[in-house]
Amino acid sequence: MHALKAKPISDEEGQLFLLLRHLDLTPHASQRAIASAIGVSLGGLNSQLRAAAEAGFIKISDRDGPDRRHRFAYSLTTRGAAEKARLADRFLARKYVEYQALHAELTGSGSGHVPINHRTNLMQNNLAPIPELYVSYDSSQKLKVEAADLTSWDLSPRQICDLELLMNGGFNPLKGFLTEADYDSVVETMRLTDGSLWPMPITLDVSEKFAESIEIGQDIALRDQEGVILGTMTVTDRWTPNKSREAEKVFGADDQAHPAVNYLHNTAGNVYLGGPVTGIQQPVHYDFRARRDTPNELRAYFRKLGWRKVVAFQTRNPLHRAHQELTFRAAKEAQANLLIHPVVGMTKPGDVDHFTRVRCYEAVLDKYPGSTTAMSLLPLAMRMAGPREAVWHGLIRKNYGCTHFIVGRDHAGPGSNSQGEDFYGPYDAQDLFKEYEEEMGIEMVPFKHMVYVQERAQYEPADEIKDKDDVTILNISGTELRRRLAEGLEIPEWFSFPEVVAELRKTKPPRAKQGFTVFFTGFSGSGKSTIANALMVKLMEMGGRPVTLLDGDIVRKNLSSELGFSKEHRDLNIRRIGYVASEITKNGGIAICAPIAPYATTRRAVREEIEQFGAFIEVHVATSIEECERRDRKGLYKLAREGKIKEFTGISDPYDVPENPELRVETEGTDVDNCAHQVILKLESMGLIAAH
Ligand code: PPS
Repeated sequence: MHALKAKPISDEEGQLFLLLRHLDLTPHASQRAIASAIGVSLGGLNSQLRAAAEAGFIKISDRDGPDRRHRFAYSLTTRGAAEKARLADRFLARKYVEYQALHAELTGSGSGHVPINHRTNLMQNNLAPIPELYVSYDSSQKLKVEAADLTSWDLSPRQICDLELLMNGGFNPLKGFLTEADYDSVVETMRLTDGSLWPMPITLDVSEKFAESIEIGQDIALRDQEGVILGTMTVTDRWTPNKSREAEKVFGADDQAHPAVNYLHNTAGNVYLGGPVTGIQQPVHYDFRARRDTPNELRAYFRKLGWRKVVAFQTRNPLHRAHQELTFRAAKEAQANLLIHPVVGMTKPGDVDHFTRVRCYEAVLDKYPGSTTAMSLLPLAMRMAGPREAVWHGLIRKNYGCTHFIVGRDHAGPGSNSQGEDFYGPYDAQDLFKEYEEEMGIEMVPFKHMVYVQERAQYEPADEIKDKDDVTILNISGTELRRRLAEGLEIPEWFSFPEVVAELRKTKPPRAKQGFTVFFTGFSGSGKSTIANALMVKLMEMGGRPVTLLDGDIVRKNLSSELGFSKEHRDLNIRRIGYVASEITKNGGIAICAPIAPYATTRRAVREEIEQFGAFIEVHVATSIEECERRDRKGLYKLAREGKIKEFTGISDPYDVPENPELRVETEGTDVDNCAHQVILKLESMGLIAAH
């Protein structure tokens, strides 16, 4: 730390400081009293006094004591007073070092405290400690006991990420979840009501039921998913947001193809609560603990290493050679140290999981110069909000002590909208960042797309290649990489590092060895179960992977016996099926599901859950309702028509026809074996079944 870098005070200087301080406070004290107060012998004191007088720090004058014995009076000269102030500073610095050492010995970590003068005199802004919302350890123990009696809100995974960054200062200047006025202001103007720049609404969304159960002014406990109290919040605001407006303003469109808009409408609660947060403890992470740092820990680390300029690289992907080149160039351009700062909170659904990614980063870290590169994990829940997200990322990195931030092509881009067009232009994020750069106090290092020039055997920014027509430009897109991994194809050395490819292959074996889910949907009696059964048998005949059939009726008997057919119950039923199927897929098995699953949003949620682990093949069994009713195998349609069964799909309850299923099978005029075979062909074309 910089405080440690100031020349340490010597013992003599320490002694002089004590003497000057004492004479300043009690100028009429006897020599004996002074000697005992500063811990020296009378002889020692006399020589110190002489030295101080000779140096011009004190004035000694005669005076008579009440008992007529000869005495001296001491006073500080102007020079002495200045010297005392100078030494006070250094004396405190020494005490601080001792305190830090003691703290470290007792707790195994630094206190994070830095004396005020060192914050202002010796440190740059980006290195000084920033405010956190945590209370001291003693207070937190007390508060934890008190909070056990409060009404509790069980935080969602995303809220846990948000809370962690609120509490540790990553979201500085926020002091809690946004109030209604701040929310409105952030949504409309990207600023808090006090004028500070803040582009992302950080809100505590809850269910209507929970919102109704609390009163304004009440404290609530915020618990993680295991029930651990992480903090408390005083609820000052409660409101029902206009989610469509939030989507339009923050994400640019009220289009559920955007993952955050989808989250907003289909996962987030309908009511927001706002108010200040008191931090009790950090969320517990069992993974990569040594790689996680709070803003103050990173700032302390930079201070320790004497890093004044730090350029941060944000990423949610494994690092390949293009990224390495980009980060090298950025560090060079900014003449700064490099912080690789990957997001390990929540990223875009379908991304490579963070465990794999961190192993990849660790493998690549060796290829960076150790003395100028660091890697730290950021528990952020990304929103994929492109331009606004870039500004948000910049502010967060500034809180983490960085001076520069890399913004590449399509920063935090969510992909295409429901019309198949990109939500944001490739350089919109850079443009918005530029607009606010000065105010943010963190400099952008903009990057264009990096491509490989074969003739020169190196990566270059695409827009800087002057001889485009004379050289061979190579590039592998994310989609192409996924395809190559999925099909077990070679990934060239110019594209990535063998260590990274090996890690990715471990997690993502070729598709023919991965688990997957076939999800049949269609009316009751459409033939889902029959085709599913035939498919199961065919897959078992092939062997290689365990197959589980989660048929509608079987599930309702074993997993969902207490559920009826309301929308709520159907959703719950499908989510349970999705959960089981995702576990099967994750573990390399084949799950075949055959429920009605009438709601498109629920099917999409299940797809997202499963696609984290393997392929999801939606098969619409498109038998018309008339045909199903004509077949009426179980006699249920008759009962439904008679009103004896309520909420019957297709008769008195809705069915959202799948718009883009992987496969649609017509059962009228086609036998079961052929329908099942169509599925097999589809699986083969997707690489899920390898040719023998
Ligand atoms: S859902 O909506 O996906 O939860 O339904 P699911 O669990 O697949 O339904 C399984 C079977 O329940 C019978 N059944 C009904 N279906 C629709 N609506 C109502 N109200 C209803 N009541 C009972 C029906 O036989 C379903 O059969 P299959 O043929 O398996 O789809």
